Amino acid sequence: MKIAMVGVGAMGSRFALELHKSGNDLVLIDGWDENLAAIRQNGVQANLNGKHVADKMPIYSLEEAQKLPDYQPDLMIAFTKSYQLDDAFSKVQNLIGPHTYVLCLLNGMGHEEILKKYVPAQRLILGITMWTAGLAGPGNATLFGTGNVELQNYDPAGKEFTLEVEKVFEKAGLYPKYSENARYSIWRKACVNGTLNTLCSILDCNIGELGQTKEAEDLLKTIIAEFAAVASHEGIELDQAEVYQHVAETFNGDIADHYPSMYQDLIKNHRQTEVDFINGAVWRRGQEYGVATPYCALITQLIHAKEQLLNK
Ligand code: NAD
Ligand code: AOT
Repeated sequence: MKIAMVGVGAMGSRFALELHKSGNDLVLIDGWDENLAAIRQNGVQANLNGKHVADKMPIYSLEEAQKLPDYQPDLMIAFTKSYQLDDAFSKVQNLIGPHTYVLCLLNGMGHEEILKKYVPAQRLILGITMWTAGLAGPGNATLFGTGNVELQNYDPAGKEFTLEVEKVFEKAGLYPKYSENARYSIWRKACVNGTLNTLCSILDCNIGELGQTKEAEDLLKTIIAEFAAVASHEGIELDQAEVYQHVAETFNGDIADHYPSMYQDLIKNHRQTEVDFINGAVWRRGQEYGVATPYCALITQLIHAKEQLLNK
């Protein structure tokens, strides 16, 4: 399959390495100059479960990609940060041909509204991933553990191609599963990020340490209840007890000593976070529906305040 990876940070690197190794034709597109330079020189490098790997693939800046003659991939995979998605796709939209599909596995909510500006709903695929990844530096990913992918066509017309993507991901060892309700999965995953990512960033701790605090259970349950109240207004009935279990099981699992990606962005690298697409989205939508979400409001404001303190 002809695949363009739009955003080749931690997750884009993981998926590009696996998809290229399993025989697909990959083109990488990224907006970070140091990353472009490093990947051009050394290929995508990674520590993959303790083993050094490197793989060369063509890579272009967003501006260069705009001018690629006659290149129209079968699939574009979005792996930017949420707040970079609109800008990136506004620049690469001319690569979206009449048969190009766009897959979005970003954390958070509302990405379909951005992508629908650039690709028809019939060729949009949404989902989530439980794979994790980090960046040791430009062009150098840290890839441990295992994961999976859930994906579903946004519109019934896209089902056949989505099943083809599932096969390609299967062959790449990405453990995909066709989802009958990707919107539910996106809300469920947002509960993971709306609790672990934000609380670990505010408390300056890893997932296991958060789980050891007496407050963790009540914090998780209260935040999940706010997500559920807002989701309900969008026709999604979250099973709060199951979602709580899903989040809390990370406290003693393989990723207990993992610092969530928001922690890496904010505390380690002083970068902007995706909070506006997670707790911020719940707060905003809650205001529209008349649902009070005081914990999501406070968390969003604390994260934004910390962004300002660290970026000054
Ligand atoms: P990332 O920050 O590593 O990469 C995203 C983009 O930001 C890339 O274009 C990258 O080149 C650029 N970038 C990275 N570091 C930069 C820096 N210091 N300065 C300027 N630009 C920089 O993001 P990611 O972790 O790959 O996440 C992509 C999406 O996948 C997000 O929505 C994230 O929430 C989601 N996600 C991440 C993980 C994870 O474990 N990392 C797991 C599941 C989902
Ligand atoms: C995560 N982490 O999604 C993934 O760090 O952004 C992230 C992220 C799978 C299960 C638990 C946490």
